Amino acid sequence: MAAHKRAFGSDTVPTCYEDLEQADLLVLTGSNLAWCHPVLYQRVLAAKKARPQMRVVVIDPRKTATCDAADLHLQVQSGTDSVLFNGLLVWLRDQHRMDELFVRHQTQGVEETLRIAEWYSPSPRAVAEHCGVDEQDLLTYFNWFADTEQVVTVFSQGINQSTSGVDKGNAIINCHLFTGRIGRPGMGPFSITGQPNAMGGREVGGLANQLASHMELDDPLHHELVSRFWQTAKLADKPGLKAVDMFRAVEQGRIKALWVMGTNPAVSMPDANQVKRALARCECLVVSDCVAENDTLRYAHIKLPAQAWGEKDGTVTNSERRISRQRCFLPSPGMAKPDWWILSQVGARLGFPGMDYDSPAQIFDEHARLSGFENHGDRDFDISGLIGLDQPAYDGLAPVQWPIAANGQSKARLFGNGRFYTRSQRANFLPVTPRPPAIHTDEAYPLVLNTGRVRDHWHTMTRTAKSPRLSAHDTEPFIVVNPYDAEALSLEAGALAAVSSHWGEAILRTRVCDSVLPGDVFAPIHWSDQYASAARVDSLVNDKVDLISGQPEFKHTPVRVIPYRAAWYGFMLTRRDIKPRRASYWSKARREGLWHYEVAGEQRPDNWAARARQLLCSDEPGAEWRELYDSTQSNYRAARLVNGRLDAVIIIGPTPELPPRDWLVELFKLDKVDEKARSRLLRGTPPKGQDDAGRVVCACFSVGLNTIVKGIREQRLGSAEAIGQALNAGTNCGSCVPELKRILAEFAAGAYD
Ligand SMILES: Nc1nc2c(c(=O)[nH]1)N[C@H]1C(S)=C(S)[C@@H](COP(=O)(O)OP(=O)(O)OC[C@H]3O[C@@H](n4cnc5c(=O)[nH]c(N)nc54)[C@H](O)[C@@H]3O)O[C@H]1N2
Ligand SMILES: Nc1nc2c(c(=O)[nH]1)N[C@H]1C(S)=C(S)[C@@H](COP(=O)(O)OP(=O)(O)OC[C@H]3O[C@@H](n4cnc5c(=O)[nH]c(N)nc54)[C@H](O)[C@@H]3O)O[C@H]1N2
Ligand SMILES: [Mo]
Repeated sequence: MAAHKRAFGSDTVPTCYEDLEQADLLVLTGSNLAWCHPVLYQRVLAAKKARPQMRVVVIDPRKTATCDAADLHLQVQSGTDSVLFNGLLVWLRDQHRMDELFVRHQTQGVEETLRIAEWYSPSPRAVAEHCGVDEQDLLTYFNWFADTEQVVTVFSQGINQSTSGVDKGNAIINCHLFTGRIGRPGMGPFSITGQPNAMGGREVGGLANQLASHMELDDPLHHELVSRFWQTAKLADKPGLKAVDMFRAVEQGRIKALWVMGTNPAVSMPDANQVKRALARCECLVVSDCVAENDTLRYAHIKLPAQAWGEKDGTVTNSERRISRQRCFLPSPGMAKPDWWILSQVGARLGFPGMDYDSPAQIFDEHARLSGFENHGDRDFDISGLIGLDQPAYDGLAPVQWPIAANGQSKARLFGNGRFYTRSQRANFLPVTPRPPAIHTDEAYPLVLNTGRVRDHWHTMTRTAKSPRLSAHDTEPFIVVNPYDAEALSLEAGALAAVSSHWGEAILRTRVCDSVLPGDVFAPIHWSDQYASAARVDSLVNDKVDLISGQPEFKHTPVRVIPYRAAWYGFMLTRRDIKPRRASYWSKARREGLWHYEVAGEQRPDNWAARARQLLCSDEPGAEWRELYDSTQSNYRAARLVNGRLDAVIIIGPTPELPPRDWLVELFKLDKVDEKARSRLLRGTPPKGQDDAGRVVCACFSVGLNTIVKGIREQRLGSAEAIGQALNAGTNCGSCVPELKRILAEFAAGAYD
């Protein structure tokens, strides 16, 4: 114990090498770092400022907020990355950039890999054509890569979520092996994980084909070793089903009982309607979650309340293999229990010995012992230096990077000695035969649907949708369409669009923007049936997967997009959580003190005034209505006030062009709406002399678009920094800085004249 304390006391945390900051060339491919890893992105920006020689290249079919930091953006055609990286490999060979010594002594398979790569990517011109990028831009990237020793290539879901995701990862790694740029400061291929504890999940064997401690189920040595450690003859000897296959088996009745824990597959799995069918058919569905309702819990026979982050205790591992203690700082609500406790209780009652753990520290100790069990340096995951921590030592554990050998020595960098965790200890070049995405566009489904994340929501929104601040940036599910396609398909900005694929349908608000290429559309993944009538984007997504990883092709599904024409459109702001059942389209967002609904319907009610009262009203003394309507029932506007305080606003019109919402949302904060404001209520715009802050841009300080534009105009704020100084916007998390710069550019181009 004393030895451990010496090595890891908080003042002697091992040096962190910070490769991302030390890189002279940072390549971000299939990663929207600015929005998905904002803390890291801010570190990159700071490094770039401190070291102007540092270059950033973004490879993405979309122009994202991350491109704001890019010296070069390669806006590739969706799914072409293997051709691109094969092309880089061939070009590096042609420019004699191979690290001879490293490749000869520390790797194997280079000849075959080059041969295949050359077949598909013979020249920069052929690659540029295939990927749809300018040849000069491509050569710029190739030259920078060749001439820069310290290169980190970061890849994320734009690479992985593909039927050839494993190939794409290998194509990237091949380029780093070829130049020997791995295992040294400021360089390496880097698959950045998404979930805060994605690495930890792997360490404990959380995949269908893994054993704990990074051991392989189909490796007889590993199987024997884990069996012996756990003293069992019953260790599974076949991999389980991966997620997509598993839900197929559930639908077919081959799996009858399912336990879903900490995931919301009715929203997040591809072909999500199939997943719903499976959940509905499942004979015994157990769901452990920390919220009372989500789309998956709807089907549960047994609900187990789980403690959430902040309520429980344990460890998590981040992308740089750093294990950190996660400490409980909130009381446990209701009957909620930690997931580990629920699991161990069920395990013990099923009669498995050794599962009746008392504490996370006890589980961690077993985890550490397995990692060190007969590990003579041949298995990468080794935390035997953390065996035997007593409760105080576990509680006081400072963040530490694995591996941590028995002598307490931690290793911040792997592969520095040129040895790899393969039988030969050499790194394998793997030949990559590029394959296009599984499903091609055709006449019926001519556009490619790309999906991903927005800045302020997390996955299926079970937690972020509760926050008015986080809900203010994107208040509605949407689809981004290139201006060229919008014109050809009569899709108007701000109108609704019906999106369909071979798998399902959705109705989404149209945004017209050249951030996507012609032929591509983009929709965020977050909205569930809890927050919109038809915006589960995964109901559209195809069910094809990578044969090795099982990863779905989330970023490429052929779709059709047509205008969705309703008889009426509207929005409602109300303090009550209501069910707009008669609307054929609705979405809802939490705002401060109210719910914000966007609605549209195919059938016009006979009497809007009566309908509004049904929806928004409970009989209350002191309630007062202000209304405006026409006899055709095409236009209806009403505000309900209770004792002078705004209670609800409903605005209905025959087209999607409706008054702004933001000033009205602000009025809900007032205890009394004065007569001046009242007279403007039904217009949605403030009386003269008062400001409408506009759509929220900076969520941290709630700074609206109109406030920013006014600042630019009147205070002559000429840069994102100046806006920050004057209005605070962008000075906390920094995630809105790319948007501030865009607003500045739009202002300069006369967009706000
Ligand atoms: N705000 C927020 N942050 C998050 C999350 C969240 O829900 N919200 N989730 C977390 C999780 S679990 C994850 S996994 C990460 C994901 O983080 P990222 O992978 O960075 O995010 P995505 O938006 O899924 O996709 C990344 C980019 O891949 C691009 N892309 C699509 N197709 C291709 C292609 O063929 N080639 C290339 N080169 N690029 C392509 C998309 O246009 C997109 O901009 O984010 C984490 N961070
Ligand atoms: N089209 C498309 N689909 C995608 C993606 C994409 O890019 N495009 N990305 C994919 C990726 S990378 C990811 S990671 C997934 C994410 O998909 P999911 O994992 O399904 O999404 P979450 O909303 O994070 O679901 C987590 C659930 O666990 C609950 N929860 C939170 N904390 C706890 C806890 O401590 N214990 C328990 N028991 N429950 C808890 C939450 O309330 C929520 O219901 O989506 C995938 N789906
Ligand atoms: Mo993820």
